[in-house]
Amino acid sequence: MKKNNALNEKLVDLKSSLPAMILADHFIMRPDMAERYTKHQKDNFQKDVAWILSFLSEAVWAKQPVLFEEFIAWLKTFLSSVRVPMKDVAESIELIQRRINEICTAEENDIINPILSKAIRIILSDEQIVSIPAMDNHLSPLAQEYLDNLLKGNRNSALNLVLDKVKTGSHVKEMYLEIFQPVQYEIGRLWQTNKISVAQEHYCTGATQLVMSQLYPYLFTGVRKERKMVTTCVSGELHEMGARMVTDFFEMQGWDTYYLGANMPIEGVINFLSETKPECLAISATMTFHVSAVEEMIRMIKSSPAVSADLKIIVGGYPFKVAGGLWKNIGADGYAPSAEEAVDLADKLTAA
Ligand code: B12
Repeated sequence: MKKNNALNEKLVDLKSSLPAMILADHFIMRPDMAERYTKHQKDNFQKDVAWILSFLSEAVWAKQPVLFEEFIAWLKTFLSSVRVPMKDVAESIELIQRRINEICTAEENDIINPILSKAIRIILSDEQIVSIPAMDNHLSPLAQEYLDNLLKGNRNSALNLVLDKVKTGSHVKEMYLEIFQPVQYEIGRLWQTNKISVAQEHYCTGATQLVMSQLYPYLFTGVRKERKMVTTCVSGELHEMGARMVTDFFEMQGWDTYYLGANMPIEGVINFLSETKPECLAISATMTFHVSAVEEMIRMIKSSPAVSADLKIIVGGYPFKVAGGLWKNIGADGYAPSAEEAVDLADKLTAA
């Protein structure tokens, strides 16, 4: 795929200068706000502009406007829940568009303008456009009880709920699919809609990681496949539970697994691959602005003489769910939307 690299670089560079310009423009339009805004509000405003640019530059780079549309739908829910008027958000995007139009070439603006105009339409639309993370997660009664315990700070009760189930015959996979994953998504939705704090989100995630580690002895069932796989996240990516869940499903299906977790530098991954010689590498990304880092990681691995040419690289996570076909464009050998399907995919790709 030929990517919009030059325009992407321009937008990335703008992250250092544009936020202050937009804040100044905003104050010219609304002098009352210039007086009312605290330093904290000014900083946040500029961070939001930089964030918008991060998502925009990645969507432009990947030629996947849908990535930006999904982000805007997410932003609309997020800001509405803290009562930011949508008119103000649309105005800020208009200011961004105006400044970008001054800086970019006509050809570049032909790419950017439809994306930003659509974003403004989404923001101002009365229609409820729901981003994937804000969708209702129908929790089973057990998952709801688990979540209620966590939200009350009863980590041990949550742990015992799961351990009792596993000891009385429930499969670990059920716990992952029916409790951990939907509860994590629900925690995200509650945070996004301002119903729980960031501290509660951290507490619940930490507790679930603890519960998952208690299930470790139950993972090693099934016949071994004599095949190895490695899982990693790219540099900067802190969401590691999806990668961990994928790894554990491989382990349960008889693969030997190596879980490297969040925030891995490319050289570290290449060295590890050359030592362990796995048949499959799984790369997980949650934040859209890490997709180009996934592409870079794949490109560097595939061009490294230290890594076997037979290695199959699969990708997954939120942006790949949003943009169908994105996985192919960044050079991966496959994509799967879930841990279960990831194992099936790797089995197929690595079948002799
Ligand atoms: C926990 C959490 C965090 C934790 C992560 C801690 C940890 N140790 O992992 C912390 C606090 C660090 C965090 C930080 C942030 N987060 Co956060 N986070 C979450 C939360 C609530 C849960 C993530 C999770 O555990 N999911 C459960 C796993 C099992 O699901 P999964 O990742 O989708 O994985 C499955 C599939 O996607 C697939 N899969 C995943 N990887 C792979 C790989 C391969 C190869 C394959 C085949 C398949 C596959 O299989 C998995 C299992 O079925 C999500 C909510 C959500 N909807 O995911 C928000 C969420 C992802 N976070 C969000 C945000 C905004 C952030 C921050 C930007 C917040 C901030 N202002 O700082 C930062 C960014 C950090 C960064 N640079 O990466 C938003 C993202 C919104 C968006 N538009 O992009 C979300 C969606 C919350 C929300 N509803 O608004 N977060």
